[in-house]
Amino acid sequence: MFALMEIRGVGPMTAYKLAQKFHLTNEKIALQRLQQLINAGKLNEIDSFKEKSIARLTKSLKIKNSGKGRILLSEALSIAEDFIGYLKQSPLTISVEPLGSLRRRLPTVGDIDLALNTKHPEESMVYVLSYPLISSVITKGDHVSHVKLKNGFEVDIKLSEPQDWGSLLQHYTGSKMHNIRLRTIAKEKGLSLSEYGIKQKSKLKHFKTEKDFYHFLGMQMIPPEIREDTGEIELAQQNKIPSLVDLKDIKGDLHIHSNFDYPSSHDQGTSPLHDILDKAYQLGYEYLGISDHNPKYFGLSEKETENVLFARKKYLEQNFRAYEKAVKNRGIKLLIGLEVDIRPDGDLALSEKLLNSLDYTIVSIHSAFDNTVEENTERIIAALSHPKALILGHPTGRLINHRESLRADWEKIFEFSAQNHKIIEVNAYPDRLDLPHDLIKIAVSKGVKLIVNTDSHDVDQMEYIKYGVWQARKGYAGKSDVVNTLSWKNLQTMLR
Ligand code: DGT
Ligand code: CA
Ligand code: CA
Ligand code: ZN
Repeated sequence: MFALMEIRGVGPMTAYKLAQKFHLTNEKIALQRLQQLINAGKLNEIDSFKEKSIARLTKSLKIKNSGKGRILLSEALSIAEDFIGYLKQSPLTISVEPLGSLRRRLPTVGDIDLALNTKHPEESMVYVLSYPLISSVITKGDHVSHVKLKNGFEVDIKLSEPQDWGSLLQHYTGSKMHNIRLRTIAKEKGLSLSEYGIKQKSKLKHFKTEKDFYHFLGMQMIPPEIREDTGEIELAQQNKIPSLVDLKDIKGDLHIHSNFDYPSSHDQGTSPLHDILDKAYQLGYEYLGISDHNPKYFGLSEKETENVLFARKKYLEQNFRAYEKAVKNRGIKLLIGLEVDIRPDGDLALSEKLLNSLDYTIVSIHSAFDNTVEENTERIIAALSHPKALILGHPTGRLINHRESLRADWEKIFEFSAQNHKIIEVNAYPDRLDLPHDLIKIAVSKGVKLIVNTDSHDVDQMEYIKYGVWQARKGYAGKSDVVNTLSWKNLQTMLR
């Protein structure tokens, strides 16, 4: 059942029926067996399975399988950080860095690559291979080893001595396409590149830093996040790599769900405001926005909805005052917003009057993802046209390895947003990372303002902000493209 429940839309009941009916008792091959059963047209042998639900299940399984073997950046990072922590304990270790997709902050990672800088590679490799979480050593060399961890995940470890550290980082950070382009340019200058350095007329030049490596090729240092061969090399040659937004630029988070208890349209948060404010303080924020979901659209009268929002406002304000008093005025500013559903027809799931009672509004799609490009484009623009709609939340609705991005004419939406001062969210939640970075790049080129938010439903998730910043960087966003780098004063001006 648990293996089956990994498929989006499959709950305990469906999983139970499938497992029971088709004797799916082996967790390791359950998904594979299910695919065979679908192929053989057997699923309709369960009475309650109608054509439509089988089609939905088929699609979800396909998406699940297409991401096979790749795990979320956040999962890869937590595995890598444990290993890195171990490596740093050795006195032989000078420094450790992630490589490959992990260092480029791709939303998903195939295998983990790590680099270790040491003056004594052979002794260091003995230490590396003694990491307690290794289950087996796949290949082993003086400078390179490939291991499998007990959690089934594979890690490549490359060792280098300090004089070649820059060359190694450059070579194994990739991407493959970036390196191919770089090699072509080097070749034209009579140079050849490798993990050991740059060769000119059979003389090898060594590089302690990546910066020196890129400079030797006549270009600026390129931030790892944008090494995807999407024009970064040409920019670097012209000294035009933009200064990318940085985690320390972020001054607040405007997409956080609180634990206020009410009949909500979607899942509520779990943390009290007190804890959320404490975390905001730890993160060095100037301001914070609470954006719970709108109250249920069906089953509540306008008056009842108003009462819910009034009670929420009172709850948040009271808790805020009590907190400020208890901590002797830290002075964090609180905004009371709401995340409001975009209805299938583009209307917002809250009346005009109640929208006007909020400090700001995030509008998001949470239903009907399968519409046409035209329908979705119209729907989103209609929603953003509302004067109180400020931010488009998790724009494409994708859930990595579970749900594809909804299709829309994004250029049109970005042009509308730029003209009408609407803000596009870069949702930092690790399985969303939405807007995806290729679309961020287009949005930035059209002058759209972005906001990096976490969509936290629990206080610990506020730390996910870095994943959003990394995606913004992958999309070439600078500080001035991201509105939550603004000071409180300038943010207020913008909200007005
Ligand atoms: P992944 O693991 O699928 O998420 O993607 P990457 O980019 O981490 O790819 P990976 O692990 O195969 O290789 C790490 C980087 O090393 C890759 O981006 C390009 C670079 N590289 C340069 N030369 C070679 C080579 O000869 N073999 C491999 N495997 N990688 C190379
Ligand atoms: Ca890799
Ligand atoms: Ca690798
Ligand atoms: Zn949402």
